[in-house]
Amino acid sequence: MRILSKFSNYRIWDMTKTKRVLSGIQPSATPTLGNYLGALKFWVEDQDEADCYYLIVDLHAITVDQSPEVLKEHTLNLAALLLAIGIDTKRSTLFIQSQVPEHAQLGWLMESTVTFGELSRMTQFKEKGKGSNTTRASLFTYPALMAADILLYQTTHVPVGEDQKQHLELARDLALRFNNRYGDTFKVPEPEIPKVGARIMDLQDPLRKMSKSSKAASGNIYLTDTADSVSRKIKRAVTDAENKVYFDPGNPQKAGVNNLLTIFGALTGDDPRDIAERYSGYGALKDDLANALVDTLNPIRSRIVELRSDDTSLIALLREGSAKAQAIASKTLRNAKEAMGLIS
Ligand code: ATP
Ligand code: LTN
Repeated sequence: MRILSKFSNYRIWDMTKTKRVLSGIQPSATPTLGNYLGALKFWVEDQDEADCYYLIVDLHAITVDQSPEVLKEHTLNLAALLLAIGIDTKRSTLFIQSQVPEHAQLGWLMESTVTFGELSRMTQFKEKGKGSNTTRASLFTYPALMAADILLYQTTHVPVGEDQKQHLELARDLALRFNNRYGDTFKVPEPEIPKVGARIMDLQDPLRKMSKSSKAASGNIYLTDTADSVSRKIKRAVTDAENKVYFDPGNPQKAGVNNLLTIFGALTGDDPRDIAERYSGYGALKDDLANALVDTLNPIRSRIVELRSDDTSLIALLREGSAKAQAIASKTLRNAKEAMGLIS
């Protein structure tokens, strides 16, 4: 894993790269292993071959209640974490969504492109909103803002976990609809969803997605967990009484073991089936998996502490990223407004 030297400056975009990657993560809590294996690991890898835009989507986070102080803290911790896992601002643009007002502005144009029926079909809204009258309106229109995030940068590829597939399909539909109605304005983005690791499950309830804002911390591995905590959580991870290691995706009886094998496979690049063949019981599988996780996570924790020791530089780096992003976003927004007949 490539670790960034402290607070390097941004470099001008490499014009030879035709692949443009964009993705976002909410500063809603400390990121989990699910976030890493489903998306963040690919954010780092994509930097080798693409022009990358990575944003901390604070406007998306406030679609549910956030304490202002905690939100600030989570935003800075998340920025430090992204740098610590290897996001390199010499090769990528790392920024805060709310610092680039074009996101909210194109978000409104996207709300004027998407239909009520389309937003009503989004499964994440149905799960998170739970039909309550106190659900925020922005949670409903959330996918329109996500489409704006993507389309502002003429993105070609979006690395995300499986839970975002439906939102991404909607972003593609909106780009096509807008282009057909108002003339060619946006690139139509492709999803990049990993074959292994697209949906990491909760260690205590392996039928539920591991989620950073879940209250049940014992089912989550946070990227900042200590070695002891990682080992304890893996040891206590729910399995089954069979004590036979094999990979059987889709079988709810084996959901716990499938999840451990998936985590191991996504982490090492090995096929979960091949990993299963190396073990005759759950104990050794868990021990080796815990060691592999600790090796990956240990350097990240200490790097975050180092980066958070100088918030002034960290904030300056994010502002620099936001300015660079805005230079691109403002052009797309102007084109979209003009295409719609809004005088700019
Ligand atoms: P929250 O619990 O606050 O909704 P989250 O854990 O679902 O957060 P997001 O910030 O919504 O995380 O997502 C960041 C990225 O991580 C997205 O690309 C998402 O698809 C991916 N991701 C989230 N959870 C998982 C998971 N369990 N397995 C694989 N990928 C995941
Ligand atoms: N909706 C996503 C976060 C997100 C995103 C984006 C991902 C906001 N804007 C643009 C990819 C591209 C989520 O909840 N994980």
